[in-house]
Amino acid sequence: MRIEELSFVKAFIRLATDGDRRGWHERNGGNLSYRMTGADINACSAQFDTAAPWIPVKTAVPLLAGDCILLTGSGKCMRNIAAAPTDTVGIIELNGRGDAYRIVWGLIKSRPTSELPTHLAVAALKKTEDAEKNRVIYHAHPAHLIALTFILPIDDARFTRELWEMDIENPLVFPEGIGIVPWVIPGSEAAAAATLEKMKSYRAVVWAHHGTFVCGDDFDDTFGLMDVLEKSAQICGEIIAMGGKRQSVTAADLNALADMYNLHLNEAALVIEERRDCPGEI
Ligand code: 2HA
Ligand code: ZN
Repeated sequence: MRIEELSFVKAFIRLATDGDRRGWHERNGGNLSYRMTGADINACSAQFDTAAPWIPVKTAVPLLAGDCILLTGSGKCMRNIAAAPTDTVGIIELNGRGDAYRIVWGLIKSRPTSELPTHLAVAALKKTEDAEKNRVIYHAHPAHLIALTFILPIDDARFTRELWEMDIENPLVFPEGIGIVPWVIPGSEAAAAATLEKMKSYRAVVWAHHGTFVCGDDFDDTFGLMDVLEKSAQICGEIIAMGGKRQSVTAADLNALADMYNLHLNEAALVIEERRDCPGEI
């Protein structure tokens, strides 16, 4: 079977296409990576180009030594992935020290996403948490969430609490909360380092005035994380446009939810004082 016909590649392409349909990928915005399983590698390694040159990575990731990652290419548009997978996505293999990679399939005349430092840093971190899970890392530019970074304080607890109240899926999906990174230069090692720090506590990290990184167990999980975040942000933006909250889900309501569903909710977000008396103020 050709690599682009394998089920994990098809699921990767589907996520990219769905994200594009949601409007999260203007021009070449966003990127996606998937750390392949042993079975995935076995299914396609016979088609790998093992003569490809090794390219050093700036910050070595020894924890990913020997791993293969399917990812989007630099400057590639999500909307073109389904039509031209071998031009827009590819598989990289990390060497035995995790300090260089080679493109073993796809990315014809191209190179990996500009956000490779963040994808590699987060993939290595999440692999240590649970190597069988956390395989998909997705960066998108969802408009409502980005808009909120111009309004809400750049603060994990405040952001988390607002989004929890907006969509009851939110605390169920993100009981640990959401991390917010202040403005960073896209594609930089500094962006990767800041995201790595936040990913130690969260599965979703928002880059202020830019977009969002989420890390999920599989493609459905990952798309769902982005979708829940953006839906919550959309409701939040609409409430702000309507003049602010007049009533909301309370800390007691959230605690009851946590009891019923056995969740450990982020304490800092839970204790934030409710401010419903000041329309427009958050
Ligand atoms: O891939 O979104 O952050 C283009 C970007 C960079
Ligand atoms: Zn981006």
